[in-house]
Amino acid sequence: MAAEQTLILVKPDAVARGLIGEVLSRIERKGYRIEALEMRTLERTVAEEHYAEHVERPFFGELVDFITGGPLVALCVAGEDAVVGMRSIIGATNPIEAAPGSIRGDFATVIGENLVHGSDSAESAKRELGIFFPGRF
Ligand SMILES: Nc1nc2c(ncn2[C@@H]2O[C@H](COP(=O)(O)OP(=O)(O)OP(=O)(O)O)[C@@H](O)[C@H]2O)c(=O)[nH]1
Ligand SMILES: [Mg+2]
Repeated sequence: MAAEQTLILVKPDAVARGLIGEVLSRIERKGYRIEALEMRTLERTVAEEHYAEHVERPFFGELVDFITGGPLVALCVAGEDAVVGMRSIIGATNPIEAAPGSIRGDFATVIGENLVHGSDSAESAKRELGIFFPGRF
């Protein structure tokens, strides 16, 4: 057990569908704290930096188009084991495999529109929080 911070994105599809409140409510109900929150539309350069690990993947262009396609909400979420805990609340990457009760399991059907991002390790969280909230965490 360890107190951790993680970067969460309420992606443009979730914002367009009116799910900001639903996502924030699930985070708070679980017992995690929202330590920072900003709505913004990403520049392509910021999106490419955030998803740099996927640059060689065939869907990279689509991924950047999607994440820059409208406003998103970036959050710093904190609490015990927040990285793994938030990945559990979010659910599996492919919404068809995501457990009912998770955000993707309850609200999404396609992998390219899976509503929420959560950092996949403490190291990723540190890097990603530096991109979205420079100098703050
Ligand atoms: N179109 C398409 N998109 C994919 C595929 N695999 C992953 N993605 C998208 O790329 C994003 C990043 O992939 P991953 O980092 O492996 O998955 P993840 O950690 O569950 O998702 P994020 O929290 O968004 O990083 C996913 O959320 C998907 O939206 C794929 O095979 N096809
Ligand atoms: Mg990921």
